Amino acid sequence: MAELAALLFDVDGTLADTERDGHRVAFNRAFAEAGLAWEWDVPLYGELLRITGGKERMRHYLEQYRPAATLPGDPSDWIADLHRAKTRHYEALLGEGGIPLRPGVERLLREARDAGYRLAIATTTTPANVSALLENAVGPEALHWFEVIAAGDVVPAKKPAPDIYHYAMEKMALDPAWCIAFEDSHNGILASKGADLKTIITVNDYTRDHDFDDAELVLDSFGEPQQPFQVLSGSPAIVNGAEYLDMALVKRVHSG
Ligand code: XBP
Ligand code: MG
Repeated sequence: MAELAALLFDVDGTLADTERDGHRVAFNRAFAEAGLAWEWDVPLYGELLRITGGKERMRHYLEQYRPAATLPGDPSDWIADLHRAKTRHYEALLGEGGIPLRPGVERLLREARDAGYRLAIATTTTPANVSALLENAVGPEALHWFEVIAAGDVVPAKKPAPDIYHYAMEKMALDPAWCIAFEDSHNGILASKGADLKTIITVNDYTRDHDFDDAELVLDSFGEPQQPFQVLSGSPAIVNGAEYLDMALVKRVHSG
C-alpha cells in the first residue's frame, strides 16, 4: 500500500456550509437584480443541488421549472451573465464574514501542512468562490496552503464525473493510491470513487440522507478536541476511540 502523500478537499459542504446561506442567497440576489420573480427556498435548493455547478443548476431550473420563460438572446450567454452576477453576490456575501469553515477544518489543514502533506482542492465551484471563502474565513495566506486549486470549468464534466480529481492528481503527478479525498455529498463521492480515491465524508443538513455506502468513514463533522464528531459509519478498529479527525486517523483510514 502506497504511503499517504496528499489530501484532496471538496469545498462546498465540506470545508464550509456554503450552500444554504451562501450560494442559495447569491442566486436569489442575482435573480432579483435581473428582475426575475424566482426564489429558491431552502427545500427547493436541496432538490436543485442534485445538479452540480451553478450554471448547470440554473439551466436545469429553467428547463424543468420555467419551461415557458422567454429569454433575451442565447440561453447559454444569458445563463453565463446571470451566473457572473451570482458570483459577484456570493463574493460580497462572504466578504460580510458570515460563513466560517466547518469545525475542525482549519485545525486539520494546519496539522497536515505542518506534517508535510500536500494539499489540493477539487471542486465544481467557480475559482473566485474558493478564494473568497479562504480569504474571508482564514486569511489570504490560506490560498497558498493548496498546491493545486482545481475548480469550476477547468474540466468540461463536473462532479459526479471524476474529472476534477483526475485533473488535480495529474497536476500533482500523483496516483490515487497516494491520496485521500474529503467530500460531503453523493455526487462528491461518485466523483472521488470514480477516481479510485479513498474517501472520508462529513455530512451536512442537505446531505445527511445521501448514499455513502462506498465511503471509508462517514462523520457528522471533523470534530474538535472539545467538540467530538459522531461516527455515522466506519470501522471501529480504524476509528480506535478517536473523537476528532486528526492526521493519525486520516492515515489509518488511508491504510485501512
Ligand atoms: C458544489 C456545487 C456548486 C455550488 C455553486 O458541488 O455544486 O455548484 O453550488 O458554485 P461540490 P458555482 O461541493 O460537489 O463541488 O455557482 O460557482 O458553480
Ligand atoms: Mg460538496
